[in-house]
Amino acid sequence: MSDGGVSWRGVPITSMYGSEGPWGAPEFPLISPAYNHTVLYHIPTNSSGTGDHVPTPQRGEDKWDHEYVRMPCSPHSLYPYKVNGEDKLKKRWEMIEEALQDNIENSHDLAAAILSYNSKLKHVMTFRGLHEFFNNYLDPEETDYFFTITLPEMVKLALALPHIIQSPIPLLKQHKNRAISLSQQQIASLLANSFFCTFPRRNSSKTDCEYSSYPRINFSTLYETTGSDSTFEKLKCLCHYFRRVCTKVPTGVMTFIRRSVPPRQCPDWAESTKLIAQTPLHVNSSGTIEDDGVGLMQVDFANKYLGGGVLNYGCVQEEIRFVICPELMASMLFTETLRPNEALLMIGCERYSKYSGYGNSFKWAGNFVDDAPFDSSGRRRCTVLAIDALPFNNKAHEYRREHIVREMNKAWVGMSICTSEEDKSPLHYPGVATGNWGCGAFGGSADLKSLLQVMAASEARRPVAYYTFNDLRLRDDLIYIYDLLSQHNVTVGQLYKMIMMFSLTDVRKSKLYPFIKQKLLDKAQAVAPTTPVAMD
Ligand code: AR6
Repeated sequence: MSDGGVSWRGVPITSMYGSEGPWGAPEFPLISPAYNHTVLYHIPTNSSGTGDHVPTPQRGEDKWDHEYVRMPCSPHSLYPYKVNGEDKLKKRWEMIEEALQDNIENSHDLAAAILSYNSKLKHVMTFRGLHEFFNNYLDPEETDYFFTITLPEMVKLALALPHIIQSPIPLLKQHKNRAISLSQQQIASLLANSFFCTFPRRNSSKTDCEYSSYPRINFSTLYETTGSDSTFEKLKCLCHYFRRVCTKVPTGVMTFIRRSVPPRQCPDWAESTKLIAQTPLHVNSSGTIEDDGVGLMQVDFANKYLGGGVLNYGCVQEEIRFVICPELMASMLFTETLRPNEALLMIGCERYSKYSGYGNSFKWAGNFVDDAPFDSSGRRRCTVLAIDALPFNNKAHEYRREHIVREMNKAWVGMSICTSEEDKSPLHYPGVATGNWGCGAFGGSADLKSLLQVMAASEARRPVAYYTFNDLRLRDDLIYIYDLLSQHNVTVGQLYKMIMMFSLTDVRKSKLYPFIKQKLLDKAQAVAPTTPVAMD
């Protein structure tokens, strides 16, 4: 709490849900297999949706091509080796089984196991970060617990992959609207494989390699990262996740939905007649999206390569979210880089860790017990919306028309996911929980980005809860300008035009909100020159 005991302005948070509390808002569409929705587990006919049982896998045939994830356990995954100078091919999964079933008692054994089926990395990887983490950073008892209790279970989980996932995982490719649903157990097995770096063709960063337009998924880069405590704290979060899922298999499921809207189908912003006032806005200077946006669509300030720097030095909003809710990392396995008019919605992740600090001061702060209920499809009612802003290093650049339109389209594509044209209700619930999207590592300006997001949400007809991350000034300025826009019945189209007018000024020297205020005053005076307008 701050500023007189009330940290928020605008409408109360309850206005984000509709008539009831967070769980009264409508659920996202039920999981149902379709040509564009692959479900990797068997949906029981009498599912209560409470997530009581671990779902059984859906059966299908292994695929080894450009449309599907190349699985480490695929019989097609072969690895070259030499016998008496002769080149031969061996099934890679057998090599993995052999290496992981050997005793792994410390970080050196682990590194040797990983290299045994990734021999090309022998001259590239030192595992400095991994050794430093287990031998110097973590408490010796924790390290001991990890290697004697957790790791053997992780090996079982990783090696059970061919039983846990029995049908191919499609890639969520660019320009396609496609969804994947899988169980938390399936995700755990995939992530255990990431930990052991078993995914084929995923270790190279060369631009011409098959997966160059996909994020990293093997943890190898994390094992090289040294000199940064926050990286080690991220590893703590991940080890904690594995400890949790190895102790008790989670029973829920998750859905990943990629949305791609051709630019011509995005709104014509200048013509939008949606009223800003129709979008309920809650602005809070305290709290975070993940702690306080309970039940809302929580924005991930993403990189177009999902997860951003989670597997190396990155430790800001997206990376932190991905390590406290590691199931989000499954997206990195199958989601091609997001295009300007694309977004990814991830429904059903569980949070496993508490944390403190941010960036360099980030710390794992213990176990988190997630009490979000399950929806009718067995997903936790936690929804994360990944949208990647553009990086800027100068304000003039940020105010270029095409960049503003790109950011509005991006936010709108995400926020209007799972809404239908036919639904004429004035607002869609749940609302969106967001904040200074694109304004940290990506250098954008919060006064502009907050308005662009409110405009996109207005067009998508979703209420907005905006967390300013301790910025009291932004909270008060944003609600002030929002109230002004509302009093003047300003539409999204009119506001867009005002922002475009502002972009013609010297944006480095002038300020957006006073400019908008002046325009509104001028307009009011032009309409009723004798009536003074009360403002401030
Ligand atoms: N809740 C609310 N607001 C937050 C939170 C939170 N949990 N965390 C941070 N903020 P940033 P970007 C505020 O830099 O600029 C990653 O590497 C805080 O004011 O994470 O879009 C991605 O992978 C912070 O300064 O997002 C991308 O590569 C601001 O949000 C890149 O960073 C922006 O957070 C995206 O950078």
